[in-house]
Amino acid sequence: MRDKSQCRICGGALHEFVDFGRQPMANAYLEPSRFATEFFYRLAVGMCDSCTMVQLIDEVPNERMFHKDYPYSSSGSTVMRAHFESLAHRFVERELQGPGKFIVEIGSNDGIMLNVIAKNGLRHLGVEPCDNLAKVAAANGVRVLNRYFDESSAAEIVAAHGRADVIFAANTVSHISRIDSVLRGVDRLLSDSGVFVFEDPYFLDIVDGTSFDQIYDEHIYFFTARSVAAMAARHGFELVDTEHLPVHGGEVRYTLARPGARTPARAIGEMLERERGRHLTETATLEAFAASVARCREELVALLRDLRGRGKRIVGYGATAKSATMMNYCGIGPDLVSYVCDNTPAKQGLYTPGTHVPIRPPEAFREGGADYALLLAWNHADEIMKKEAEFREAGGRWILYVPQARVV
Ligand code: DWN
Ligand code: SAH
Ligand code: ZN
Repeated sequence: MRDKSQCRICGGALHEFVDFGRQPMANAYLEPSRFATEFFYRLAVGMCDSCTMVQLIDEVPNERMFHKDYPYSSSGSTVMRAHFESLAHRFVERELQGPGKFIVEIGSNDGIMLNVIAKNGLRHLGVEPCDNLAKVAAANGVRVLNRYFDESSAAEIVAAHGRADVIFAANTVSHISRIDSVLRGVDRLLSDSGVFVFEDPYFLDIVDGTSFDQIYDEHIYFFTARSVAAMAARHGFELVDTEHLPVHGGEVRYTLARPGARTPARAIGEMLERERGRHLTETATLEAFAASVARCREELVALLRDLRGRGKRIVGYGATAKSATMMNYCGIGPDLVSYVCDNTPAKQGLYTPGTHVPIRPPEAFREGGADYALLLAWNHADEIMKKEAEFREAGGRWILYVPQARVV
């Protein structure tokens, strides 16, 4: 059993700064017959006093979250498809020229990135533990190993395919508690001149945007350039590039390489400087974040209650993992939000975790009847508002809740 007061990476002391109490698993959409036996855990976050890594205090086992029926499919967003397509082209042009080059993606999901690589006829392998997603990717011509990535599956990949020139992971490294095993796996699998590239939500953006709903069971780590540089060094890697990304509410793409293999980019120093200037590791900053989170809850609940009091009908848009934290923390159930619409067939017909709001297809929303739509997938605001332009034309209004509750 791990000691909850200790950093998973360096063993330093964790300083807890925000607590959301009892929470259900964010992607555990359920049927009414399972309401009574729903699983809960404690959601709280701390920062390591030594290496500064921000991380959950308690955790849900990886196997309990990522299984044969994992409902999140990455290809539900056109913007995300374009995002991964452009990255795949960049890999093809910059890293995968020449005979026999090989790319491995950890957490390849439905193949959103690797299908572009596969279409280019390049050697690739996705590592994806969820059977349902591995099957979708395979049906699209992507080669997938239906396993959890760790030191032992990495060794098997090397034995079967040789070492990789690129190892990529999006929204996955932050999801794996045994990050030490991931980095030892990368050490085995990566060629001498290869790169390990991963992108995940950026802690600075979470603090600045009060986007507290990025905190849920699957997001175990919240990276900064500083904490990633320290983690890389512990495992014999060097942080050689950082790139701030606009997707999913603000992420950073980190590139790690073996020491001396690549020249570190100037962007790293700039990002470290920005983090220092924002006093991200100071207790006062973390306490101010926790206070903003509490204020956000008060204002959102007051807004929704006021609208309901005036007889307005509110629905949710996007059954996101993020909104599980927001809705449970704010106590938003079917009395405030009639239903949540979502384009994922695997979520439709089920109920939101903990708060038990029914999930319906977007067609239900387009039939009308909603006065206000609470945008739970706020990270896809442009895409969704454009798609649902008729809602506003018919007099409907959107509600956003980070950094603060407001009608737009
Ligand atoms: O890190 C993670 C990210 C990448 O994906 C995972 N741990 C879990 C998941 O988090 P999320 O559920 O918060 O991700 P999204 O991308 O914000 O989810 C959007 C949801 O909204 C999906 O269920 C699809 C749905 N959607 C929709 O109904 N209509 C999305 C778009 C763009 C739409 O037009
Ligand atoms: N890369 C996609 C999916 C993110 S969701 C995107 O950015 O949209 C997180 C993914 O990580 C899921 O597909 C999940 O099954 C996968 N995952 C979780 N633990 C993993 C592990 N130990 N090894 C490989 N993949 C893992
Ligand atoms: Zn630490």
